[in-house]
Formats: sequence, C-alpha cells, structure tokens
Amino acid sequence: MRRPLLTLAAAAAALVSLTAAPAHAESGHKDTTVGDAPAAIDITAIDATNAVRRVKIKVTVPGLTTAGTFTFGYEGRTYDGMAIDVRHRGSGASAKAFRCGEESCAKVACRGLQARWDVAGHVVSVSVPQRCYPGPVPETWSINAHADLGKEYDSDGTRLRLRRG
Ligand SMILES: [Ca+2]
Repeated sequence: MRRPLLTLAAAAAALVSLTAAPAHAESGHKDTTVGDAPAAIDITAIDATNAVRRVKIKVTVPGLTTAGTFTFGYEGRTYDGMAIDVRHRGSGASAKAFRCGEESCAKVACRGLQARWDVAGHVVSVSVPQRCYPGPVPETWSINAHADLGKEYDSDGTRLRLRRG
C-alpha cells in the first residue's frame, strides 16, 4: 500500500506546483560601461525582474563604498513610472519611493519597499511592490539605474524592457 500512496502524493505535489506556479516573471541583464564614473558609483551591470507582485532591480558596482546615491527607475511608454532613491545608512540602506511623470517626481508611500546595500558583495538592490505605482501597472516596464556622488554621476541610459510576468 505504501508505494501507490507515495506515487499519488508525488503526483499531487507535481500538480500543485504546476497550478501554483505564477506566470513567468521576465528577467534581464545588461553589462554597462566600465570606468565612466568614480569607482564608488561606477555601475558595471544591471539586473532586473518584472514579476507579478514586485519589481526587483540590482546594480553591480565593483568599487562600492558607503558613498553616493543610487536611483532605480522604471517607466511605461508614457514616461510615467517610479523612481527609488537608495542611500547607505547605519549598517544597511534607506530607500524613498517617488512617482515620476515626464516633468517631475513626487514622493509616495511604498509599504514593503526593500533595499539592500552590500559593500562586500559590490551590489545595491531594491525590491518594490508593483502596487506602489499608483495606477494600472503597464504590461512592460523600461527599467534603468543611475548613481551620483555630488557633481559626478554614472548614467549611461541602459534600459531593460521587461514584460510583467
Ligand atoms: Ca559605469
């Protein structure tokens, strides 16, 4: 009796994982220009995932210190979207969310916003609930990242166009 039960359980588990699987989140990666900014803010790669519930964006900065501000942005086709400013604070990161139109940005509340600043791992990242965008979420986000250090900045216009999974 044990064997058929186990087989049934395995089949049931397989069925659950099939039906429970969310739509495939679209992910992307782009290498960006190396050496076009001071090392502490020189972004060399961007990775992002546009999932049903969250947008996740990560930049690789080999010379990362605790200095500078990183801004993660995503927008639809109408130049309307979100920007997340991240700075180092204490032993981690602090993040603020803004809704941005073509002309300006306004701070918005964004419960569940997470930011990580990992000096040893050379990575700064954010995870933003899609619901923080105060409107219908578009099918595709155009995702980018920018860093600045006072008068100097790194922004090479790299964009990842990702459909929401
Ligand atoms: Ca760069």
